[in-house]
Amino acid sequence: MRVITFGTFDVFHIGHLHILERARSFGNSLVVGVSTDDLNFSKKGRYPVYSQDERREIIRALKCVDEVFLEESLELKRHYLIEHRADVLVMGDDWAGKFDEFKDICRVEYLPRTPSISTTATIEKIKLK
Ligand code: C2G
Repeated sequence: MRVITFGTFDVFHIGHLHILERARSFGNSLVVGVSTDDLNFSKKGRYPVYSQDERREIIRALKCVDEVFLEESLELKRHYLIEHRADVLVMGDDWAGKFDEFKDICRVEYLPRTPSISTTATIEKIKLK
């Protein structure tokens, strides 16, 4: 079973690790689409702290990850799912319902986010120190 997930994974934290490990447990191979800097700007109105090449390298080094590619557009999701022969798409439940249209080609699972941690909260915490 091939599992796929997507994200920016900026300022990598324990919530990111937990979703990737849980995603991997749905199959025996995990492919991760790492959002490009420009896609993150269009989604969130700011560029990530770490560049797409740095974020991709961090994700690629994880034991639970088998393959990494750059996600350039949200509109290309169906193409990525087909290209990577995904059997299961896993996302955090902040995306609940948003990818149901792909249930015709793969299983779609939304997992609960790890509470009390986010990239934004971490950046704010560092700023206040
Ligand atoms: N996440 C989590 N717990 C947290 C924070 C994040 O489980 N405390 C999960 C999110 O739900 C997401 C993944 O970690 O599934 C990556 O989160 P982000 O880097 O914020 O990704 P995002 O910018 O939402 O990109 O095509 C979809 C997008 O590219 C997803």
